[in-house]
Amino acid sequence: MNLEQLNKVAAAMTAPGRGILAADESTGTIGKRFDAIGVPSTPDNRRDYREMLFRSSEAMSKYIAGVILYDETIRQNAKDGTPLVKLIEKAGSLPGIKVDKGTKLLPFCPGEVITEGLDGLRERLVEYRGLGAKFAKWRAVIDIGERHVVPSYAAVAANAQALARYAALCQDETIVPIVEPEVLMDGGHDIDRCAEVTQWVLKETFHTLFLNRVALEGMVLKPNMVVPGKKSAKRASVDEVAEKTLRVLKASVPAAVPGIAFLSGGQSDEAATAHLDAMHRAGGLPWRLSFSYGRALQHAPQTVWAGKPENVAAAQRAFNHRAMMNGLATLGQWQADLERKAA
Ligand code: 5MM
Repeated sequence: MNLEQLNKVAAAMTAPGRGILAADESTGTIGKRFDAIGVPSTPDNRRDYREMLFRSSEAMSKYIAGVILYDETIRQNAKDGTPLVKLIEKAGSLPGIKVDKGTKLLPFCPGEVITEGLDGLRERLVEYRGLGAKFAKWRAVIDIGERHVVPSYAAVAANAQALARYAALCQDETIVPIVEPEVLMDGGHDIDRCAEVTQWVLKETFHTLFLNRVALEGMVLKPNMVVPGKKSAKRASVDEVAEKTLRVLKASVPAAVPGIAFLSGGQSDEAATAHLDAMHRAGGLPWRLSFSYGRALQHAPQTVWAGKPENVAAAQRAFNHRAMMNGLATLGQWQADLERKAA
């Protein structure tokens, strides 16, 4: 393991003012996103869409430190034949790759899932490194249901084990692992229940990373924020989300971790930005705190693009804007009226 190199890449991925674009939707997920805008999900349309994002020069050069790609995308060329990976590198950003193979139902744990993809992972990492990947991502999914039932210890422990084995393999191949234990926002639970489950999942994850000898200095954590479930009637203010998220992270994430990059998890674009900004305004953070958003960065440009070449410039402006808003949030310099001005 080359820890110095891993640490350098992890620090670059979460450099102040910048964050990560999660563009690693699997074919099924991008298909759903394209259905919503009435675009057929063909390899060429997926290429055109992602090429449009990677050629958004302001966003990519100023605010996007890294891009998480899907297996199809890391092998695709732009329309003019340039590998998409080269477009990302030319903009000064780092290419990364999703290496999990999605979730399967966990036996005897109704409704709970385990992320698969460890078999043959070392060989795939070697290939992806050859294709330009500097970091990888693995997402574990934890649901919140009835207390003492969901999540089960079996689901939390099995997913932590998979995350730790993935992270160790990545580091052994000098690829920075993004460790993503996502506690879902679905459901009617309140913010305190989200805090309780998120803390449990993070503690189990870091304990298992330790047992598997993963070097914390050479990884990036991608957690959910602590928010109420989507169906909860008890909403939380921006300050409450920031305060409870920071409390949970400080209690569970060692300061040796160089960077934390949140997922957006179904929050609105503006809420994902405002929450990150409020955490920076609170100050006293032991790690860099940034974003690794999928939906909260892509929803706006996707809607404007709608599959039409004549919309590319406007969609790129929408992407540049969201990237800038989140870049400002990593510095505690975002303001709501910047959103209104752009509208
Ligand atoms: C980009 O979305 C990824 C989805 O992958 P699947 O197709 O395998 O479900 C996802 O892992 C994403 O990276 C994170 O959930 C963050 O995205 P959001 O939209 O929550 O910010």
